[in-house]
Amino acid sequence: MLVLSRGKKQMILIKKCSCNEEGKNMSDAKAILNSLNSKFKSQTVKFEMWHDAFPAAFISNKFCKGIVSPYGAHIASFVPNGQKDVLWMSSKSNFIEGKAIRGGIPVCWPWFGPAGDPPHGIGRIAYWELDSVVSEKDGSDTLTFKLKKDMASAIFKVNFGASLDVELTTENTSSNDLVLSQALHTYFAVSEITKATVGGLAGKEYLRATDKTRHVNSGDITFSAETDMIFDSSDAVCIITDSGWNRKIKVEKSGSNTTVVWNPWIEKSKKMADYGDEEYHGMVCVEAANAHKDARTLAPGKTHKIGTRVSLV
Ligand code: TA6
Repeated sequence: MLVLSRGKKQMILIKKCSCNEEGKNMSDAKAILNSLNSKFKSQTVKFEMWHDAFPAAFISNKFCKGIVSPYGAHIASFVPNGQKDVLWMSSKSNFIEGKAIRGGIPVCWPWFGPAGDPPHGIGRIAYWELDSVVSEKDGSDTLTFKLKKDMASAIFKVNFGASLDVELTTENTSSNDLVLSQALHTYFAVSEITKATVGGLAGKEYLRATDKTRHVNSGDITFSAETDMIFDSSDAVCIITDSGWNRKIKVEKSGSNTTVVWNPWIEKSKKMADYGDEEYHGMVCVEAANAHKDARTLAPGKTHKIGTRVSLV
């Protein structure tokens, strides 16, 4: 169910866009796009179908191009002018309602990993309400999405500018404590994983998820096998150094004491239907999270904000 609104008076409930069927559903899709464009289109933001499955905002401004869909509040692309896409997307990803999208920035909410069912929560497979599109004075564009579930409500805000700024604020709307775990599960594109390193986590303790053992990281992270590291780190500013494309991606975060670094390598890649067997060569995840012992307990009415900022340096 896709909900559009600009303020409370213009709530429009529109059937979900199951555009993989013929005829009527495509006309539904066109109706959705017409509504989105009539309410939110600007010089730099327009709405089109994405992979013939979901409506999405296509941003093109003086800083970058980008894509974000109300489905999952899913950021799919961030291309600073003159650069390759900073975000990675699997060529095998599903684009089907109810399934996660393999790439971009999945919103793992309101739980991380196996802390609930489905794994990594419902945020990434739900339609979020598009609340506003703002063309900022500096020429960047900010889109805000909202999601309300029985125990919590979430506001997801993304700014497409010189950097990609993402904020996810959760409010406990229930009358009981809410245990919140989450991640902005960012997939970064690299030239070749063996030519990429992740710096900024030296001396930090981490859980190695592959065997549940704890270690202290000595220096820059390099990749030669399945890597699934859950760091206890509140202040990490990570730098992904890619010698193949001669670029550095800076990953900042806020409201998070967990940083996750993940590459599935070959055997796990083969087990994922929505991930090409050899695609592990071209990506690495560096995620701002509240996971495991960093899960947050929110009393009724309380909020927590997590954020990540991605930029090329
Ligand atoms: O964030 C790393 C991780 O938790 C890995 O353990 C792996 O499961 C990855 O997320 C992908 O999870 P997904 O549910 O998207 O296949």
